[in-house]
Amino acid sequence: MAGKLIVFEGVEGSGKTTQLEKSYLWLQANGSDRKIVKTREPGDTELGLGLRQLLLQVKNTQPIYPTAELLLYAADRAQHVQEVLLPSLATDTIILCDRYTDSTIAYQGYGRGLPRSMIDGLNFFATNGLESHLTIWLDVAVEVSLIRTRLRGKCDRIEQADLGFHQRVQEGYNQLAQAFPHRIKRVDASLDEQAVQEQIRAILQQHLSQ
Ligand code: T5A
Repeated sequence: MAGKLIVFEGVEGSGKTTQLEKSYLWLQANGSDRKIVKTREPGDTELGLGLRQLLLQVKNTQPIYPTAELLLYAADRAQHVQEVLLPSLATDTIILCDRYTDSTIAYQGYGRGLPRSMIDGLNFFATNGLESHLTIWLDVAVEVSLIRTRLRGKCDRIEQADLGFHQRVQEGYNQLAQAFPHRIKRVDASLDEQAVQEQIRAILQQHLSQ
């Protein structure tokens, strides 16, 4: 497999989408002759878009149970891996992906309290064992990041969860970064957008030159 799977992770409003876009433009402008694609979970495939709407809409009259939520994210991922990630990796493409398997560990594992062994098994099943080559973790306190999302306006179903949930998710990322230091690189995402981007460029440069 010749391509690279580079994932952006972090709590709500940590700046993943903003930084992924800046990184995409920077890589395109800075001489990489490899194809670069942007993608996201959930919702980059036709099936995934429908699942994303079901997962994030606030108008559900009944709660979505944590196990059902976990399986819907896994279904999105299984489709995404087969339809988008594996074909792109086979053609030497650099993939910039907004969220991947660590989101499930952080949100459904630490956030919802589902067993880690079940999540790891499901992640493996959905991805056929495909791991990110590099994960950039945008680390910012949830008290700061949630203000950013609320300033933006309407909040989705998961953004509306209580502060304790988001703090457990943040702790999940913290634990993951400590457990997988070679794969997960932390950036200080409390700084302004340009300062965050500078840190990410340094990480990308080092990783892609290896
Ligand atoms: N989920 C996902 C699971 O529970 N399990 C899973 O397995 C997966 C894959 C996805 C939801 O699904 C959950 C997690 C999520 O809740 P989403 O809309 O994709 O939903 O949610 P997010 O990924 O959280 O997207 P957000 O847009 O909310 O956050 P981002 O992308 O981190 O932040 P961004 O870049 O959009 O920025 C948010 C705001 O902050 C400003 C931006 O201008 C914007 O207004 N901003 C900054 N402000 C100050 N300083 C900075 N450095 C800033 N950077 C950005």
